[in-house]
Amino acid sequence: MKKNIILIIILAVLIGGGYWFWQKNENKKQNFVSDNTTEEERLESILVQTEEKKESQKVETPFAENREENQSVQAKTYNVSIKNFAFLSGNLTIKRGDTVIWTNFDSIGHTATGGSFDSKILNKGESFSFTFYSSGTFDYLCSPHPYMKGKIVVE
Ligand SMILES: [Cu+2]
Repeated sequence: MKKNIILIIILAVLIGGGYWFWQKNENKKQNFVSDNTTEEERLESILVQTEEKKESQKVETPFAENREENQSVQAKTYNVSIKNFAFLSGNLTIKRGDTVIWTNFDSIGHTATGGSFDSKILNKGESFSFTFYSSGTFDYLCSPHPYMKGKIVVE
């Protein structure tokens, strides 16, 4: 009886060890097969892996990239000329983040003065730039000549 039990244990150890050894060899064979691939194939698979990595990195930061793109695509600059006591293209409809640049072409000084911005006196050839970050309607005028009027609508 005892003999039988010992025999069974020995058999079990042998079978288990054999299985483990076989598994090890199988792994080796698989490694050998992949080692057997040509240099070209290996480079190709590395390329594919790096491309996949790049793709996954792209997916990780879509919002940041989109934000940058949107800002550069959407933000615009508008030019308003001050000529002959008038704002030319002085009435504009723009988007938040857009910038308006007023330039005085008259020999006499003018301003572009609204509720939230004031260029102060612009002499001939001088410019004033203002970026509108909040939406609303911004009426403005020239302080020395209040009949000179303009309006910026920010959507
Ligand atoms: Cu003026």
